[in-house]
Amino acid sequence: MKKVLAAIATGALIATAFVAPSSAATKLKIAHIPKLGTIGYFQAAEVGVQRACKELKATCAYKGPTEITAAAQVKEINAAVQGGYNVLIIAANDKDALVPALKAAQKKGVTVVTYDSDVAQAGRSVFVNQASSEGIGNALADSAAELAGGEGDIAVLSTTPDATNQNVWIEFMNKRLAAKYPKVKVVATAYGLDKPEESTTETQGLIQKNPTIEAIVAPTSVGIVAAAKYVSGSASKGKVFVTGLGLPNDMKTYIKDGSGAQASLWDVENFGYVAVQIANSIRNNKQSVKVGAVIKSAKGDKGVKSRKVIKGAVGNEVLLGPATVFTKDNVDNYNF
Ligand code: RAM
Repeated sequence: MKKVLAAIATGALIATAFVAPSSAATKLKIAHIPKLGTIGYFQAAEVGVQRACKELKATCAYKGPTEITAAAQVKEINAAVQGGYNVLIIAANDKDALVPALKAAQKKGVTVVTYDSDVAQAGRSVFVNQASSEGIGNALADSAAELAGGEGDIAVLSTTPDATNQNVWIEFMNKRLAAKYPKVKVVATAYGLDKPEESTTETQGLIQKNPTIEAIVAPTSVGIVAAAKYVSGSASKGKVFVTGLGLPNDMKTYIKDGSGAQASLWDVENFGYVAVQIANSIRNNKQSVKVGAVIKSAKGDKGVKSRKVIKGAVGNEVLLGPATVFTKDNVDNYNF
């Protein structure tokens, strides 16, 4: 898993100089629309959004929907446009359902950048992907296969059935499992809606209904901690292993307590920062986002110095940078 994650994204990262802000910059009024307001992961991204906003002297607001649905996001999109926001930074709950509202926003001159979870290309300028989708899917497969001992039944605990990012990752994971671990079978998929209680109930259901499972793959920061916590406090500890994507602060207990949990993630704070800076480059520096273009990083970027626009699973995208695999030995070095 480590090797795969280390390889994620490196192909598209290039070292060049930092970009200088344009003098004729328009004042940015930025609405950050996450999948659901209460998710800690998006609140961590919001810290980076605010850091970029401060640098750019922009007005920024966190417009977190109270439901994890496309409809709730459409309401936020329309309200933001009405409220005079000229940039939307959005992590989508659905690939297609937001596109009409986003197209209408773009027609009115609003710059739309998706991050974390994409919409179809017509709805946005560019997608800032956390890491290569294929790399994430492969890493999930490798980790699950390792935890299952190379063969056996596993299950998936996802977010919502329509989440663009989870669906792309799961598709790549399944491809990798079929090609590399034909004896590892995904026997069930459940949806915890990125909510702690639902994710706990779904984990319990997965284990009860599928007593043969040896691993649960949770590519969700909320689902993974709910699953790991449930397993750690149940008779399944040491029999069912949890892996996926999670915040180090949430996961350190279960990585270290003998539950055998595995987790990885990217720098979420910098993710929010980069999404805003890219929106600013598009709006104020006439930055091209065509495949092949190179976007120079702003000076507060904690990752790479520039990013190349590549063709992703949905459309043109740039990669934030590599993910980190958290282990017993390194997890205490991270605080998010
Ligand atoms: C949850 C969200 C988000 C995903 C992370 C890993 O917070 O579903 O989209 O990227 O998990």
